[in-house]
Amino acid sequence: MYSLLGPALFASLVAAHGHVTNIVINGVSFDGWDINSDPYAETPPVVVAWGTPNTANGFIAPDAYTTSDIICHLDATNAKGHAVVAAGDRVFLQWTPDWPVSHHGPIIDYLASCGSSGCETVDKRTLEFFKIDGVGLVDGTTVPGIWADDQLIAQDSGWMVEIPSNIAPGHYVLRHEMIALHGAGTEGGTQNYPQCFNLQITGSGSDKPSGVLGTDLYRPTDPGILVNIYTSLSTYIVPGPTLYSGAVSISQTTSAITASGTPVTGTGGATGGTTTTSTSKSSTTTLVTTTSATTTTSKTTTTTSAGGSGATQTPYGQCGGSGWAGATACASPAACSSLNPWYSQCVPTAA
Ligand SMILES: [Cu+2]
Repeated sequence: MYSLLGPALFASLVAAHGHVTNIVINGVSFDGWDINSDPYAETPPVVVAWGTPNTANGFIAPDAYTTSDIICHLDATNAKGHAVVAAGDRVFLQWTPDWPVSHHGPIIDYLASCGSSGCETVDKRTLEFFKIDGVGLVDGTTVPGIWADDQLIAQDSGWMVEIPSNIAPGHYVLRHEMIALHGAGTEGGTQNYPQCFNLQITGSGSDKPSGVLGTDLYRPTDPGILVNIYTSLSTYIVPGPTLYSGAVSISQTTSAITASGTPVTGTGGATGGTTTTSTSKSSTTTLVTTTSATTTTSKTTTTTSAGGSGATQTPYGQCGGSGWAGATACASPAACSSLNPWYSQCVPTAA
């Protein structure tokens, strides 16, 4: 349905950037870190996502690539629970439904083994990530091209990743990341949005791929980080280490939700059935009636105008640049600021 509405409406829906609200494994949805309530809670609920005080849906910039913030986002703290998934199964990562259409770039997924003590207590600075998925420029026919994030928007703002079937069972952090390149033509202008989740992978695989520390994943001048997407690109090199040989390339699909899951805690059971379950925001299994096989979130965003003459752009939306035909005025309190000749953005001004 969204695809019929076109990019102009999408741009007008932009309010901020984004984060993953929940993940879905075989129809079972696990809550993510709720930036609207969890950072303020004295005792945040046990969820499978790593926590962060990033309440503004912000990003990590290249000048922080050597700091621990690049690992699992700003000041991230370990998820206190995990979800069980069989090697070979898929995980659907549901983003907030407002990813800015201007924020083109790759989507990358990594795993890192937490070792025998599990991911709830692991020191993130010791995690060694190997890449299991990396999609960048899908079609460069028209500048600035069709990118992985465009596929995500078309898939109900979600991304499906398959856990390679040969991965050895154990506890892993799934590091899922969107990278926005609209300002990446200037060094330091790239935006990374890493999101981490704790998984217990089951199965009979034996692969234990080597990986790299989160703080060694990227450099500000990597060809996939410092890149001008407003020129014709024949190829794009997805940043980060080489793709794991057992990685599986899949066609993107959505995932219907049929139940809500309870995070598992501890490292006791291999199947998840004998470990201690904890309380969470959704402690019961609830059957959800779905009216559409592709709908996993409700969309209640309101919009004022959809571009064109007299329209105003919402904060962080595009308001100018070479070839831009949409709104050039910003809804207050925001001002149109030029990042480069190809992209101007409505930047909120102090109230
Ligand atoms: Cu942005």
